[in-house]
Amino acid sequence: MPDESSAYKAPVQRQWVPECLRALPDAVHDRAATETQEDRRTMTSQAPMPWQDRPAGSSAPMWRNSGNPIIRRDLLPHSNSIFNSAVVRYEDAFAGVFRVDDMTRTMDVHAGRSADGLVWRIEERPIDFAPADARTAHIQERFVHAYDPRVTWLEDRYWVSWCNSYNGHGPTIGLGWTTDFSTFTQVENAFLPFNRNGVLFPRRIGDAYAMYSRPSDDGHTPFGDIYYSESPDMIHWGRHRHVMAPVPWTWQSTKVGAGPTPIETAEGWLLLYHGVLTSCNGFVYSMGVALMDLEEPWRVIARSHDYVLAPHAPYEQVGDVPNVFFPCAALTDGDRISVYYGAADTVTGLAHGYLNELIDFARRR
Ligand code: BMA
Repeated sequence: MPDESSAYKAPVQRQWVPECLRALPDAVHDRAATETQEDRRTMTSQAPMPWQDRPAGSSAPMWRNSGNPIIRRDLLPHSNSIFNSAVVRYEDAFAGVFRVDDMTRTMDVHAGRSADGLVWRIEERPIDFAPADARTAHIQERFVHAYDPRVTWLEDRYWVSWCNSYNGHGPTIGLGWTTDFSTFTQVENAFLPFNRNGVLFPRRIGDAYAMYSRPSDDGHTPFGDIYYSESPDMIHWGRHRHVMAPVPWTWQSTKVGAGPTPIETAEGWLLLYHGVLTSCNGFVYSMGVALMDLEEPWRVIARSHDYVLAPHAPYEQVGDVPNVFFPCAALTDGDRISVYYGAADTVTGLAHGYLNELIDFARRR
């Protein structure tokens, strides 16, 4: 009889789950395990999306909400400005992560709730991210500044990506998640400094999580292309691919950066993005639209020749940074789309349109 206790035993093969995903509370884990993604989607908000019809006589590809700016700069007692913010459906209503610059001009991200997507209750205190593991806390400490958040429902939770001034080493892509917009967990930064505009895809591409980002510099960055990266676990990012560059002598000649979470359509991912022109009075930020290949989203199928919306309204032209139209989030309802954008680095606006018209607009010459 062989002595079984001394015989080699192959290690039990377990499916490897990264620390950041394992940290999901048991209740949420159980729910995620028994519900399909579609169940979760249909369980989420049935609240009507904020919407206004196209104004009579307009043929523009998108139009502004007549209540703009929907979030004013001084909504909070200590806020200097509230802009470049992310909104999603949550339960029977809406929730979001908001960029709030306070009166010391510290940039930070705050959670907020709304019944209708128009009137917002934003927390006075910034989000206090709990580190996913002790190493994250030790290595990263709390960021110095956080700004320009995006929020993406991905599999079983809402992921937040933001521009994270990592311990003073310069901007890069911060990542964290929440299931309830009350408690938030931070995982390690996705990339090295300097990088901005990290925007996650709402599903895996092949078997990998995917993100657009825009490598930058430590300042106001007079250049910038969009890149695509993949990760097996939301921690390790690679397979970096170039996506799109600025177009000389146009509204998007200086730099481009992804805006809201890409929207899946039958014809491809619809990507709203910002494009920047350098005028004799500084940068001008406008919004464009592109259609990206569904399975290889680094491939551009079509890209708008003209801007979709540019800073033409007074609250987009006048503010702490003039002439900025900076989209960070979109809600959809069938073919309708409502886009949340930062205006003049000061207030938050809302614009409306139709997906099929935006796809046509991306293809139009
Ligand atoms: C970018 C970012 C944005 C800002 C824009 C215009 O570099 O910092 O937050 O809206 O500049 O100032």
